[in-house]
Amino acid sequence: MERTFVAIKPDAVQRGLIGEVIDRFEQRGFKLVGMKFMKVSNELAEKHYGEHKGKPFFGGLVSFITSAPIVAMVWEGKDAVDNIRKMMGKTNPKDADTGTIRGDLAIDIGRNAVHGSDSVESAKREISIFFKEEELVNWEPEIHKWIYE
Ligand code: DAT
Ligand code: MG
Repeated sequence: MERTFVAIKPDAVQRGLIGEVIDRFEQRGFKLVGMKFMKVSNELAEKHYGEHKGKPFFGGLVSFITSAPIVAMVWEGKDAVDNIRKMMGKTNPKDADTGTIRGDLAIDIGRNAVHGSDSVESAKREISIFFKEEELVNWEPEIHKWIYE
């Protein structure tokens, strides 16, 4: 089983889409293991988006992600990183397929509703900067055998 870091970004929180986004991962069969409603500090934003430092959109990205609350989450399941990226759709909502979160709920690249780790390594790094180990919950949903063979 794999874990991935997901954030519901400020635009989606402001638009009342927290439930809609969580619903999709729950309904697919992924397991929630951590969740925090929080404001992201400048320091945390710059660390999280460190790979984009120096790019023209970096300043706007950091000010956007720190502008209002987000929901930070850890989801677990089979191939969680890839599956959840697929459920989110392409970075630019205009290229995201209908049926994906970005394809259904967003229009602009700078307001694309969600973040999801792009690899297992990124997931480990991102989970560790947003969560302490003791904030992650180990539990076994009763329905496990109805989702996995
Ligand atoms: P993703 O969020 O799909 O992993 P990314 O890591 O390349 O995409 O970029 C992080 C975020 O930065 C992305 O969700 C939206 C913003 N962004 C990326 N490319 C951009 C661009 N060309 N112009 C404006 N914002 C951009
Ligand atoms: Mg990324």
